[in-house]
Amino acid sequence: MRKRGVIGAFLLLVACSSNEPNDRSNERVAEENLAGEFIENLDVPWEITRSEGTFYLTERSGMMANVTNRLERQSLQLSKAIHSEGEGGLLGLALSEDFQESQTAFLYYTYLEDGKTLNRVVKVQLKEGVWTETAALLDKIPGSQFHNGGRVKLGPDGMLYITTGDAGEPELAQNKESLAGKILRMDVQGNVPEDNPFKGSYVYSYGHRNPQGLTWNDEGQLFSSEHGQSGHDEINQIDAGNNYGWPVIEGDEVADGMTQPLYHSGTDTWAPSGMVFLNDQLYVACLRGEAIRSFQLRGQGTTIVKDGIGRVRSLFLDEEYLYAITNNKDGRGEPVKEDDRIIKLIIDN
Ligand SMILES: [Ca+2]
Repeated sequence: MRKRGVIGAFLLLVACSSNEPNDRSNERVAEENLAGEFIENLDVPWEITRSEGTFYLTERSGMMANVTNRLERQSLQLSKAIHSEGEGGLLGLALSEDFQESQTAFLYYTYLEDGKTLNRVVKVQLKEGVWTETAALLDKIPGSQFHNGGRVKLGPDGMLYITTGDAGEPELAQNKESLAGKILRMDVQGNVPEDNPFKGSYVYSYGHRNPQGLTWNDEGQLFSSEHGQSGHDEINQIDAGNNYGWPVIEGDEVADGMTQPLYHSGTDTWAPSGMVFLNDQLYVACLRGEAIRSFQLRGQGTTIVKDGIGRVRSLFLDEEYLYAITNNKDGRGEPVKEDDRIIKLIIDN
């Protein structure tokens, strides 16, 4: 477990420079905490993770990338062609706990079947520079041009957690029989765990619109980020079996049996995606918000810890640095010639 004095650099600078409220006070932080542009010329990377000294990334168009000292690309042999349109494509990636030995990982990608856009979770193995699908763990997750969810992470309990979007049909989020608009939980063979909240179902939580971030604190509590409608983006504390309200409630609205977010953006838009936890804060990659935002878990408060790099899709944290991947080439940004990039940020001093 990480116990560091960390982000001291961020907070000190925020405190020193803040005559003005909120976001503008962080301009100096944005200058000071940049450790370097680590890697350039990625193509809409969606997830970043690492094993030993090598970073592994997905690119939405359907390539795997890895970075040890420089960027290399690796191909995929999958049983379905990746359908990269709108927000879909090659999305989530989680490495197996025994990745060093097994060279296996879990992917989430969009595909077409009978003219329908769908998503699936598969297991892949890396061999001689090619990632080959060895098992389909779950398929026919409803998809669409928009709202495909797509995050896959291994929890501290060794289970796979997967975010799915409402696929543009909001009512599916309230339907526990549908895999859309959910956070799903399965074992690494793709089975429904005995202790899932609804017997025989992958559904771990429901009532989500388009959740794209997952992380756990040191006590094993799960959190998620979610894209709302016309603002109303959310940061949620996820508990087994809970209903997070979409499309019945949003923002500060309440309804019996529905859980409100820890934070929501009101009429502002963060478009929050990948997230990590450190020292009682969640750090969240924001796309349209074009920033990395922190959210206090003890007390209330959100602040921008890094901006000026455009759209941010996901984050990876190690003992010294926070790594962010940009998504400025996804058709909604304004790419500079170095995009997309891995940006390396100082989080310790
Ligand atoms: Ca909600």
